[in-house]
Amino acid sequence: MDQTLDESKVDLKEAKVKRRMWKPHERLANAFKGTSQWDQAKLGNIDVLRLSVLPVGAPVIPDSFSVISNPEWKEVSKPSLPFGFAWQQSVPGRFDFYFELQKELRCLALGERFSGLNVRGEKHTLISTDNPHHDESMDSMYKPIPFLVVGRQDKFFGIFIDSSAPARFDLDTELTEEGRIELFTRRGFRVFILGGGTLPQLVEAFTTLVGRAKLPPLWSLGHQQCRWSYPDEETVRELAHEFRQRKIPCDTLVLDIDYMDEYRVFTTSKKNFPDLGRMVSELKKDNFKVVTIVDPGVKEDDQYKTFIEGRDKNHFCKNKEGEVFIGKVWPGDSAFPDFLKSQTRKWWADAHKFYTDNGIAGIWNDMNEPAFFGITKVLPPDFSEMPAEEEQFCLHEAQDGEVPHLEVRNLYGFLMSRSTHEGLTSIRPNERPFVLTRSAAAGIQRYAAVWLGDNKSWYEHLGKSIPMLLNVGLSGIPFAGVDIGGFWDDALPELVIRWYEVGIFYPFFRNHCSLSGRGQEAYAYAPSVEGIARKLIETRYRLLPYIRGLFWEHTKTGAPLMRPLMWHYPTDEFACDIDDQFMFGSDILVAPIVERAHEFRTVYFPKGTWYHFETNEKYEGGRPYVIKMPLGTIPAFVREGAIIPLADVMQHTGEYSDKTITFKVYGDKAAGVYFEEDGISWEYEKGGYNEYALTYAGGKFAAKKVHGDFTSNQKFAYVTAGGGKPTPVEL
Ligand code: MIG
Repeated sequence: MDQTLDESKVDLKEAKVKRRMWKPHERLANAFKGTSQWDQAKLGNIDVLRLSVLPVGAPVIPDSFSVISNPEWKEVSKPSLPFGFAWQQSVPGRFDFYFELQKELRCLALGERFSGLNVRGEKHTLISTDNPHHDESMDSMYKPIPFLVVGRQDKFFGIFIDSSAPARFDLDTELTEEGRIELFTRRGFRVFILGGGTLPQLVEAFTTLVGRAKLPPLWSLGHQQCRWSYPDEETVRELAHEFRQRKIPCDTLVLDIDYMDEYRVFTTSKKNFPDLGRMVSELKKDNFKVVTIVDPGVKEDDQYKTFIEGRDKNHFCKNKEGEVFIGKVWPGDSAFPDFLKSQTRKWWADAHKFYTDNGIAGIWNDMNEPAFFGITKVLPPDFSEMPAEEEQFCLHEAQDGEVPHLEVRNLYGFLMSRSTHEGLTSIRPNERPFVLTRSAAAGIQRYAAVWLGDNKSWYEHLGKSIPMLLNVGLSGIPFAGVDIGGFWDDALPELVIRWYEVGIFYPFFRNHCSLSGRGQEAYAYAPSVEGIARKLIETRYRLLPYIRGLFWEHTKTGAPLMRPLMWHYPTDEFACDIDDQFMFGSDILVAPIVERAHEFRTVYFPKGTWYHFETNEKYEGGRPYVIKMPLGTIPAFVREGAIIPLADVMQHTGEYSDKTITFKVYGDKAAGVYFEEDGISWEYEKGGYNEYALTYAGGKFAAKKVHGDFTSNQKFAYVTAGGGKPTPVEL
């Protein structure tokens, strides 16, 4: 199914006619046959309506893998629906949803989109796709999350299509103030309508529905270094040596596909990594963690344990003849575990003992859309309903029987990461696992962090990372980042510096690049450049206490770490349109330069007083300022009234507990939170953490214990943004 455009086959005459005749999809008559029901419940203060649809011929509404909360549902016969929401089945393999979209409403979330913050005025096809060319003409990406947020100021609604089938959102592309969603399925599904409420309330309700992230292991919030690929043990050791010797902080080294024996997962290359366990334990002495990539494709090879087991125990997806389905990826012909089956997830989970026995700290799941070589469009062109079975690659075993691939494809990466997460958790029950995934579905935050795939070393992609990550956050995923420096192409020093300036605020903080570009490690450039990169990375480590506090906040409210300005300033219409600045928690405004050869940028400050993170210079908000930001500037401004906990510089998080935490006070009257726990175990879930309410007034700093069951030896001080020396304090 190669859909590369063959220009010789384009019928120009026909194309012209089409162009002239084009008009929006006609609304067909409702052809629904089956049963449907509306229920209502509350999630916190938010009203939720749930539509359950079971078309004739489909045995059951499949269990949702995304939704985990089950409030008390009450059936309603005539629900009051926002935006005149209406639905119907138009053809057997398609359901349509219609709603009004008044022009002042903003559209947000929808998972990972190559778009600005407001995703209105575009079409969004949500089918999990590996398309390594991120540009304006791309549509489907790796993380289809059919959760759309619509509204403005203090009134937002959410629409969540709880189905693993492909969906297409048309958010008023014709400027007729209409929204339309097409869901391409023949199975049952549910739709949730949440609201109205403020944007934070809505995300709180949605993350109650689909779950939140646990606190990440502290080490995973440090600096991670990756490359496709560090080819052998020697190179990895050198890498570790460079970081420590040059005093560039780093916690984690990541091994890409070449650590394996011909890309067989759960193996290592005898030649290049003859003893992975030994290498990992040596690196451990230097306080490095090692993360390895694991792809889903299992090499078809009669001599290879994972393939033999998977085939014999029926773990792989099938073709319609009932044989193991084979697709092409890195190992060549490969089989694909059917993660929909709980026995398969268990089998895959247990196999991770191979990695944990070698001391591997975390697992990186890639290619789990799943990617098949050469296929960047998984849906046939011009489809208008769920394609026929023959066009769907393979079959899965679901709760309602055998289902063709596209019906459940959107869950593939999600379930792979769930299996990985469960494997690591059962093998190391006392450690919070670190799993990173490229493909994801709603609720992925319960299992994994995400990165946004194959960007390029382009300023445009640096800039786009902001709105893209903001929408990923509003979709429920707090632990996210993009490849710092960009994945494809050569990253020149200026770009890498500008990227680190933003990247220190990405919740997931990893420098990664492809095999074809030049090395882009922080030390791969002139000493002056390295010096700037070092300062920025050190700043990330200084921010760790604040970052941990933000993750803690997420566990309680679902709030993302990176937030659009409208999250905190919903009635400031100017702020609401900004997507080249963001809030990092409630207290830090980040406004970076994302263009080459620029030293100045306009920064808009919402009402209030703001302090330059480095110079403490003050700005009266409510208007924009032009600010000079030479290369290496930390592009952050702190809200007056905040207290930010900052750690002393460290080389890796193993040093964290020996460092002094300094509470930096902004203004005469300020308040903040300080949170601490052991950074790795599950004790915090049983109360093993400390939380302090910090205040500063009348020249006095005070910390009140809100909760305290964790013994820490941390040392503390406070300092005011006005200047002066830090004063030691006891908590
Ligand atoms: O076909 O493992 O997005 O981060 O380095 C490319 C090699 C496969 C794609 C991932 C990228 C990774 C690369 N992978």
